[in-house]
Amino acid sequence: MPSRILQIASGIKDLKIRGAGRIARAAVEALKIATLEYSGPRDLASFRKYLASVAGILLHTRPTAVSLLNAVVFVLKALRGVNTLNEARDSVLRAADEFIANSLNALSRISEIGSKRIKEGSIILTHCHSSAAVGVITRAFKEGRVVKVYSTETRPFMQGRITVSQLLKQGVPVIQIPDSAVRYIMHEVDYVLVGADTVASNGAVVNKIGTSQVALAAKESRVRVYVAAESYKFSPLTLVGELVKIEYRSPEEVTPREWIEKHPKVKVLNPVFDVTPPEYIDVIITEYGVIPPQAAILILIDKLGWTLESIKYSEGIFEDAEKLVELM
Ligand code: RUB
Repeated sequence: MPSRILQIASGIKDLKIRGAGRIARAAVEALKIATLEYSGPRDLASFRKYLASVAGILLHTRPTAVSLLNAVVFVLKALRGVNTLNEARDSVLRAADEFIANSLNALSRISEIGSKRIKEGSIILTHCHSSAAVGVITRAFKEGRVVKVYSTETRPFMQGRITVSQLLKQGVPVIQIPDSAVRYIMHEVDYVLVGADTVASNGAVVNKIGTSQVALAAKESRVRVYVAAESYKFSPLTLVGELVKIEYRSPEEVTPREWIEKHPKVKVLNPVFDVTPPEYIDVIITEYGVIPPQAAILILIDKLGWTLESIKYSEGIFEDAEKLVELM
């Protein structure tokens, strides 16, 4: 297997490549490399098997962001109806390029659409680092609508620092706050704006741990909560009632190893995502327009074309990418 593929997979695992959108595009890039550099037997069945093994490695990197699964499925669907190895390679490469182009277009549409939803003179609070949210904020700032941004640190991994540096580069006045200061500062805020790793069919949003607390504080202060999410963040699996798996990472990201070793009886937990129920979200900004969270199911059915029948691959998908390829 080309080392670039393994590098991408470990980059996703170690958070060098992070954020649901980037993860999806990186996975697609890895499938593209696998296709371009395929040097196995010259028959279609062997190529499919090889691509399935690469998909398997990618799907096992991080469990929560459905963007990863949706991206891999989008590319693997290109194997449907092909008869030769050459046809398969061309088709996979076309699908990979299409996914990446669609994803970047979606981000730019979301910033355009989302910016219009921010009124002049606004103060925005954001959590973690989301390219989709940063895109909306930057555009709204350039259109003269944003006067200040509060960005949480986002413990333990401090993704908020990425948000701060990206916004500062664009000239946006941004103030970093500890996550625990969110409720204290909320009375100043006009909008909470965050990204999403997964949007469930009932409109619940899975995003960086702490998002649900931020939304709770916003609701208490009657501050609007906006979520910026490309359509490939919507999970078809939730249409058949599957729960979104929450990733737990190493306790050492939260507490230094020496401290943990000195206190062997203490258990340290590091859940890295949480679920914000639809009642705490005002709108989701997608490339198709602004929707109430309750309309998430329409994105899955009307825009992405999922039906209950077509979600036949859902069972055991993360365990068995080969099965996924077979179904394509
Ligand atoms: C990142 C995170 C982001 C979403 C959306 O978590 O929760 O808010 O992925 O990001 P992590 P984007 O750092 O653990 O990957 O809008 O860039 O897709």
